[in-house]
Amino acid sequence: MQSELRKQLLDAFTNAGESYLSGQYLAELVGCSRTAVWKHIEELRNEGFEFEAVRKKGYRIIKTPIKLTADEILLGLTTKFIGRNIYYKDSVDSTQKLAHQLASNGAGEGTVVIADEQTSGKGRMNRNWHSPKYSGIWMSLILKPNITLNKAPQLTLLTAVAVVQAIEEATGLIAEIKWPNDILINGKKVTGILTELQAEADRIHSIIIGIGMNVNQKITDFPEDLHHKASSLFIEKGEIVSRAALIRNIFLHFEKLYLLYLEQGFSPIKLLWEGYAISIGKVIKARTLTEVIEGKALGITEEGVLQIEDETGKIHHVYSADIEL
Ligand code: BTX
Repeated sequence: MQSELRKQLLDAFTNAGESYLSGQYLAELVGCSRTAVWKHIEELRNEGFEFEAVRKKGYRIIKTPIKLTADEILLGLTTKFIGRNIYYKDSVDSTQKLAHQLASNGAGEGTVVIADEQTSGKGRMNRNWHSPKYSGIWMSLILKPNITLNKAPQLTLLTAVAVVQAIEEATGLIAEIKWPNDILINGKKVTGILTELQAEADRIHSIIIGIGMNVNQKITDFPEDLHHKASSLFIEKGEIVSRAALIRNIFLHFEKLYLLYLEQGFSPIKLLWEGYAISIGKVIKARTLTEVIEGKALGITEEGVLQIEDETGKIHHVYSADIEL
């Protein structure tokens, strides 16, 4: 309720742009007293928002916080359900872990867990994901689609498309997808995606999609072993990028693609994905848990499975692997 009211206030400030809004106007808009409006503005100030207050004119926002806050993300967010319910944490072991707990306790579709720092961020196969404070987007999205288990990997690919589109819109940078879950700029990893399931038999209860995006790190912020393979949007663009605006962009692109997917299936997503993929048509090496397959990447199937043709002409179906180009 309180956050819904603050969201209304923030929406009003967004729409007003440079104009001032009077306490009286805001009170009428959200249906509470001017004192209550003033109290909410004080709370937003405590979160790091800065307001200019001018007598007889009212208030306007002049600065948004460095720290991420749910309120800042909600500022101007136009999605219907993705990211409408945000659990923000200053620091957490892994947003995936918390999202699993929330999903088990009935959190609805579109709920997102976001942290400013992860102390033990997870990659695939129990690898670590470096998630330092204030510089990246570390978030997990809860979905409850009515699809069978074998279709879950499609959502990783859908997420990759949403991320590439959001990066491009927010920064103008061209990002590419390396199957299945790496987003690269100039050959370096800027985002990883981790899809996990809560399911029994063939029924999916929840899909938890983790997105780890390097946004404002400098190269020295990465551990040395990542220097040659990781990058951030700041390094590539040379400018600080607003994390809240990027998150809103991801939500918006994701929701559009997800609704399209629920209505028309994977085909339109597959087409988009192929347009951003770098590995297709090339000779690659795929390291799975049990073997290394070398050959030409033919494309992905309707399920999102990678097909590789080896030199004997045999076609391999790869469900999960690390790809070397
Ligand atoms: P992955 O297994 O494809 O990639 C993990 C590998 O990537 C690591 O072994 C390391 O070499 C490298 N790496 C680690 N940290 C970074 C980084 N910040 N940037 C670039 N490369 C790195 C990718 O797994 C899936 C990552 C998902 C992370 C999100 S963050 C929010 C959510 N919560 C959580 O615990 N995980 C997900």
